[in-house]
Amino acid sequence: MFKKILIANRGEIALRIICACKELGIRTVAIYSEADRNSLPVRFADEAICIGPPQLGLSYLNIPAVISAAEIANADAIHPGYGLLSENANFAEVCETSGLKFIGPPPEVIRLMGEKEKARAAMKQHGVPILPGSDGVIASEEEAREWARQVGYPVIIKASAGGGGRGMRIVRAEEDLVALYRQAQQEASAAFGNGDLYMEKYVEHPRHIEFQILADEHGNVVSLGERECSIQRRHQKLLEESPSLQVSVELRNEIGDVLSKTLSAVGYRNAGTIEFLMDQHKKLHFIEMNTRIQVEHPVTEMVTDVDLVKSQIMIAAGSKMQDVLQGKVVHRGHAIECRINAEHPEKFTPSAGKITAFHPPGGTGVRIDTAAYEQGTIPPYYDSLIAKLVVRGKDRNEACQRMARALEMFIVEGIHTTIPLHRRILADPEFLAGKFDTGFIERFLGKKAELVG
Ligand code: MV4
Repeated sequence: MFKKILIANRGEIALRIICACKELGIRTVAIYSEADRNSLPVRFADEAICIGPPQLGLSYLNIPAVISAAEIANADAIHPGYGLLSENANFAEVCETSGLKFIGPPPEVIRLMGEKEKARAAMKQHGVPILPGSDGVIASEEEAREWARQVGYPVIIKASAGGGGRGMRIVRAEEDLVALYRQAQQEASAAFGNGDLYMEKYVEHPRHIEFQILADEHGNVVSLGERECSIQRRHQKLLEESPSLQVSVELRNEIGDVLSKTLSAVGYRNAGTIEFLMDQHKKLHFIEMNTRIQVEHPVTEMVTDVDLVKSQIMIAAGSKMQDVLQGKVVHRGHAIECRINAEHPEKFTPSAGKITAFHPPGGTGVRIDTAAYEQGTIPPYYDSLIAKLVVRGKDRNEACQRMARALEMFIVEGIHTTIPLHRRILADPEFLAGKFDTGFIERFLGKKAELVG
């Protein structure tokens, strides 16, 4: 097992990784920017090293500074958390060449899944259901037209290097194709330095459902079921739950089996998430894979009792799956997570500053992942997530009731947060009935505007 792990992240996920290390008896090294000097990861890690000024490029994204810190501290491994360097194949490569174990998949697999049309081809090859679309990158406007005719309108053009919805265009008729193709190409080039595009059949009013997997370094892959992530705004998730009411035991097993075979075949290792769209007929279609631990991983932990971060560390150290999971994965009850962001609940603009009052709720079935505290400050340089409120109940009904009361008892003062928005979602009949798709938030905020206006 590792003796010392460097945590290349900040905030709640840095603290989450420290929790796992403490339980495994592994020493921890926090790295921090000047803006995070008084943060809880710095306080709870065994060692802490300042790696630079607040700006991300000069601190948490500065690969030489991160590697130097690991070398100075004599760490064995690096956990990247989510965001930041977590899906950077070059960083994973530099770790390995520096004799540091990267806690995640091998660089080649990060690279494969980062090129979305290649990931799509790999999934197709092993029998994972994908949407009709182009085979690989589209070479020209003429080819785009041919693919669209073959697939049938509406189609969606996506950036190969994409993510977060950038470089995406929905095309409903042939006369719009060329203009939208050019827009997507320009946006992708500007955002990712890569204008490669591919095409898929457009799914109207989909649900966003993702599967959590764990793969050890001996070729074993286990599926831990799905998370329903349709409650999003502008490609930012707000609330996630597990299980999805729309996924039957048969579908869960069927997708779990084909993912196990596929990921074993492509040499996947460590934790990963496979994103699907569910169509009107409750069919799942692969869209992309994330090669990191995700923000919403606690939802799966709550219903399976598997510690995913501990599992990541054990797997990276070479443990076999039977030692990681100690038996079959069982799903118990229902879990929901609300992302508490430091932002204006309707305008969604960031809200940095000092937290003057902070009282997180407790009680049966409640978990809070946060690095926020009373009198602490939220710096303006980073992601706005300040806490994750996660609850478990015996069924969805109990989980919803528990979440509603926990939100009622969550006090944060001094900054704006999304707590009031979550309170309203938990009171919405459409949400409570489980009748929603990825268009829920737009409809929900629209309803409010009509009432006020
Ligand atoms: C789609 C789609 C419909 N059809 N692909 C948006 C982000 C990116 N990860 C994939 N996205 C979508 N891909 C096809 N073929 C609709 C979306 C989409 C979406 C997906 C998940 C959650 C929220 C969304 C909001 C708008 C569009």
